[in-house]
Amino acid sequence: MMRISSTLPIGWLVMLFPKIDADPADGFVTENELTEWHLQQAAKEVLHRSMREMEVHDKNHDGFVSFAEYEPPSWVKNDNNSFGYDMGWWKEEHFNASDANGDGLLNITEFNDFLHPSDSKSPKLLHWLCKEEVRERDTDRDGKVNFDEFFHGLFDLVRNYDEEDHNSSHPSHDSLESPARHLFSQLDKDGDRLLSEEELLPIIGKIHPSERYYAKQQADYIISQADSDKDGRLSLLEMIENPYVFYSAIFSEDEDDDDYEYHDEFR
Ligand SMILES: *[C@@H]1O[C@H](CO)[C@@H](O)[C@H](O)[C@H]1NC(C)=O
Ligand SMILES: *[C@@H]1O[C@H](CO)[C@@H](O)[C@H](O)[C@H]1NC(C)=O
Ligand SMILES: *[C@@H]1O[C@H](CO)[C@@H](O)[C@H](O)[C@H]1NC(C)=O
Ligand SMILES: *[C@@H]1O[C@H](CO)[C@@H](O)[C@H](O)[C@H]1NC(C)=O
Ligand SMILES: [Ca+2]
Ligand SMILES: [Ca+2]
Repeated sequence: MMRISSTLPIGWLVMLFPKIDADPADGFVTENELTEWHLQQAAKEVLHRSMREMEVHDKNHDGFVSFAEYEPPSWVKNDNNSFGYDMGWWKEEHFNASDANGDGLLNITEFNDFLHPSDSKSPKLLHWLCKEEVRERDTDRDGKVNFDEFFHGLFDLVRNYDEEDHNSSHPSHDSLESPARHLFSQLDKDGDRLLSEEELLPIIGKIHPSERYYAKQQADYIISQADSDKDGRLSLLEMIENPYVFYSAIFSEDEDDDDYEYHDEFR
């Protein structure tokens, strides 16, 4: 076992444990509790970054970012064929989709959504993501996604999300086509053999895995490493016995950024 543990104050874990063991507070930390805790920490960190980013763009310091203030980089403006422009990231449409109350300005909540659309719950923004997805996949330019466009591009993203432990690592084309057709027909609610923007909504979160996906992966990892008695959850003792698992999981993310993230949690 690694000896990093001796440098970690046990008191830190003792204080941390009840913060994670919240739903319910039963003396055990579950995958779900770890995921939720990680999401809270990540959301704080992301919002903090957005606040700093906002200071850069909010030129008149009114606490809002207007579309004019959010100047796209010049390489995007001067080149219509550039990746960034095609992506729509700097388009007014993306800005408008982030502007929940439609006042033409983004407050910090809206600006944070603007920067992290796939973690947003805003229906307007999720719809925008679907629209961009159709635009990107729609090679025959009919405004919708047909089966070929779905199969050669989208399906892989969606499939890998759910079936991490699928059996063969290189399944044949044929063995994938039938599950792809199945999913396609499930999504094609109006049965026109094309997927519209609305019909992509149920899978948009899988196309753009949000923070929850990574949080859950990390929770699974922590439990797999520290669950000594294999009951699928962690006791405080298991945490204390495996402190390096938490240390690396919790402090792996940009230590260089600044001291904000997790440290003030434990003062
Ligand atoms: C980019 O395209 C828009 C409309 O599609 C056009 O109005 C604009 O002039 C173009 N800009 C450049 C630099 O080509
Ligand atoms: C964005 O919204 C503004 C009004 O706030 C409107 O004038 C503009 O045309 C919209 N742009 C797009 C691309 O929808
Ligand atoms: C920003 O505006 C949205 C939409 O009006 C609102 O729901 C949200 O609470 C606002 N955020 C802040 C921090 O004021
Ligand atoms: C994978 O599939 C093959 C046959 O398709 C089977 O023999 C094997 O046991 C499977 N492996 C796992 C881990 O399920
Ligand atoms: Ca607004
Ligand atoms: Ca359809």
